[in-house]
Amino acid sequence: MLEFITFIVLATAGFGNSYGYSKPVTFDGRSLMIDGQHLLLFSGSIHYPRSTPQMWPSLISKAKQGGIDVIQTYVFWNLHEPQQGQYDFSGSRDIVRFIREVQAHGLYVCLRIGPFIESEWTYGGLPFWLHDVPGIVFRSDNGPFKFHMQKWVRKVVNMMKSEKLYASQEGPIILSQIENEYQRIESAFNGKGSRYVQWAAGLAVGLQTGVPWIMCSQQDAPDPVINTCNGFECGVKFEGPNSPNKPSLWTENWTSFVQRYGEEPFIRSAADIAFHVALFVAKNGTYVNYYMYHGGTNFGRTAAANVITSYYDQAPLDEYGLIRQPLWGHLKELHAAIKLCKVPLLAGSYETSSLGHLQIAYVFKGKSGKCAAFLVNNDNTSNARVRFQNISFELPSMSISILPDCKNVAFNTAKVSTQYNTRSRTVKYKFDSMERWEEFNEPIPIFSNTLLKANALLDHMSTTKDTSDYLWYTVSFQHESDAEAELSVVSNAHVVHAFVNGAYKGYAHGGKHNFALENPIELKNGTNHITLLSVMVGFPNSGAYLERKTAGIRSVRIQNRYLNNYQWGYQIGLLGENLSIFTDNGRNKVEWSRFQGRHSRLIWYKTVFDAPGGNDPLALNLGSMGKGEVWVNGKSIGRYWVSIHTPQQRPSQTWYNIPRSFLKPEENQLVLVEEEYGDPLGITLDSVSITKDAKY
Ligand SMILES: *[C@@H]1O[C@H](CO)[C@@H](O)[C@H](O)[C@H]1NC(C)=O
Ligand SMILES: *[C@@H]1O[C@H](CO)[C@@H](O)[C@H](O)[C@H]1NC(C)=O
Ligand SMILES: *[C@@H]1O[C@H](CO)[C@@H](O)[C@H](O)[C@H]1NC(C)=O
Ligand SMILES: *[C@@H]1O[C@H](CO)[C@@H](O)[C@H](O)[C@H]1NC(C)=O
Ligand SMILES: *[C@@H]1O[C@H](CO)[C@@H](O)[C@H](O)[C@H]1NC(C)=O
Ligand SMILES: *[C@H]1O[C@H](CO)[C@@H](O)[C@H](O)[C@H]1NC(C)=O
Repeated sequence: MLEFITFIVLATAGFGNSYGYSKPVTFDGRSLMIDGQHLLLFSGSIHYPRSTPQMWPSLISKAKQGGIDVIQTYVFWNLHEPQQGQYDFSGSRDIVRFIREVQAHGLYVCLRIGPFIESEWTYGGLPFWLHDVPGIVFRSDNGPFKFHMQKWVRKVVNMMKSEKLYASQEGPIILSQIENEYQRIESAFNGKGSRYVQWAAGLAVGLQTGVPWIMCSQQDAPDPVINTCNGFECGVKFEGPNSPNKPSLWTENWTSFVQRYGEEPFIRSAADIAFHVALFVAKNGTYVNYYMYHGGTNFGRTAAANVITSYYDQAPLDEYGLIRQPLWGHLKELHAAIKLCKVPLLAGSYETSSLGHLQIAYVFKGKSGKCAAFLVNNDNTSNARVRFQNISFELPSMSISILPDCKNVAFNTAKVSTQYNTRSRTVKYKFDSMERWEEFNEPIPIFSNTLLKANALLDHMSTTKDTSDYLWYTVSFQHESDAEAELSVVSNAHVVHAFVNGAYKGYAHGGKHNFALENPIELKNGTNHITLLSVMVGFPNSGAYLERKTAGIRSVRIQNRYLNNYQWGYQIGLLGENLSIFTDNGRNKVEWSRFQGRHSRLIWYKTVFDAPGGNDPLALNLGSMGKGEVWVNGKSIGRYWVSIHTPQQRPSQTWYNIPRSFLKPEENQLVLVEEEYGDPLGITLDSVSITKDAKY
């Protein structure tokens, strides 16, 4: 009998697709709908390449336990098509496997295709080869860009369709995004901006996915594409959908903020997040996404300019996937309380009433007499006593009480009852034995042994094409005597190191703007070799005309003589990178020597270690190092930059995540390239765990 009923339900739901069960996703002014049912959805961003396939099940399961209904992810074009026409969907790039994992947990997916995604990801997710397409202007009404964009978007959508991943095909994807926060730059393209928006919307809608499309932060999103809000305070600031037939959706509720090297972490309290989510729902919002619910790690060289490898570590699930309290628990309670209001919230009538000068009630009344209320106190200095439907309530300062029956408070956003926890680290292994380290000095090139030459200072980005962080600039010239001189180098990359006649002459670093290195040097009678190493810590990821951005060394002067138009020799990348000396195959291509303890500049270090027992996440403490990149068993766990300090005089990031799945039980290869005078003997491998904090 039960089976029979199930069969009837499936059969009637199948009318959207003549072949079997499918769930058409539609929307009206209230919410998204599946099978005509209104939905109130909590969503969390988890980006598949910022963790590992081994971590996905646990991350998704913890999101589900936290009351999350939808997992939202971008699609990272430059990860999947690093060279034109060469696609990669393996390992943590396996987006289909990720979506299936979400499906297996019974959750939905919001797929943000972009293909420009920003996301603090190098070049905003666009593959760098696009830069070299003749006549291209990114994200505008431009033929070459539109050609490549539609090709990629089509490929992604067709892959999802052929895997039957859209809800209209019985899959988990209920929502999809085209473009990303375009309105911010639209005016820079004059009329071509709005024509591009129209075109992008038309492309998306024409792909017939059977699920709605959104454009975030795009007030003029063309019908039927839904404009959505991104930001910290969508409950306060969002002007609402641009049509009465579109629901209020919040695609990026920022749980923290991206951190760049030199910056402190941004910590947003659980109470503040809960207040804004409740306010958005009280004001008709029916979809809220936490950006990020799990941030994870920017492995390899994937982080955008100056972004640290640890991404939104302050999210409800921290970088390692550990639950962060009280945030995770407070939001779980918030979600549960709001879900108790679901019936009147989604189907009821809506009214607001003033409860005082800074207090307001949002009331939803359902047909069957069901009633739910959100009592808001906007007073940021004191509590308020209010009467609502003849009952007295004490509302804490800056808080919202949620009353699923209009009588009893199920939850107040400011009353955090979840116990706090603390993350602690335990040293499992010390790399303090000199005998266990080997080193290789990166050779410093000079003009005569470079292949690429130019009578100008070349742009760093279009020369390396993002194949390396490093670009060598070298010049040789005659001088008539031994002399002291001043070297002055201006750059707008991120770091520059200077070598004169083989000797290290210092470095300088900066952010978006020009910065200068000015150091005394000695010139000798005869040929002098100047070698400069320009370093970029990721490519920019935002702004109009991204394809026109350049970086690198802008001018070089010795005393009064400018060398800008001399003939320069270039070398792309480090020799150690070219030979992949961090891999099994590349390791023996150079001569390693016993560690000397000299800590000279630009040196590769190598050692082996056994994996510590247990299942706790692991991280390298690189507090003794300067700046560089780390590989474990040939996989880059990311760039590190410990020597750059925050205003409070501490590194932005000291610990660097090594996923357990990167390790074997024994003989794991650890390789670092260090640009400064870091001491590898101070490195430790630590386990990371969570303890409940009794103080609260
Ligand atoms: C919420 O929706 C109701 C009914 O559609 C409408 O009257 C009201 O103005 C909306 N509230 C807000 C804050 O947009
Ligand atoms: C408190 O609210 C007042 C009035 O809305 C505002 O001017 C003030 O900046 C707020 N203070 C804080 C700390 O948010
Ligand atoms: C409101 O409460 C007061 C006492 O608390 C009571 O006398 C009055 O009848 C109530 N009014 C309504 C409409 O329930
Ligand atoms: C520089 O070297 C050349 C050749 O070795 C020599 O003739 C000349 O005197 C030197 N000049 C100075 C200023 O030392
Ligand atoms: C690395 O290889 C590229 C081309 O494959 C070349 O242009 C570059 O000069 C090489 N760099 C080094 C350090 O050998
Ligand atoms: C977004 O999240 C913040 C905290 O992360 C919270 O304060 C805010 O209310 C949320 N806004 C919405 C619309 O959910």
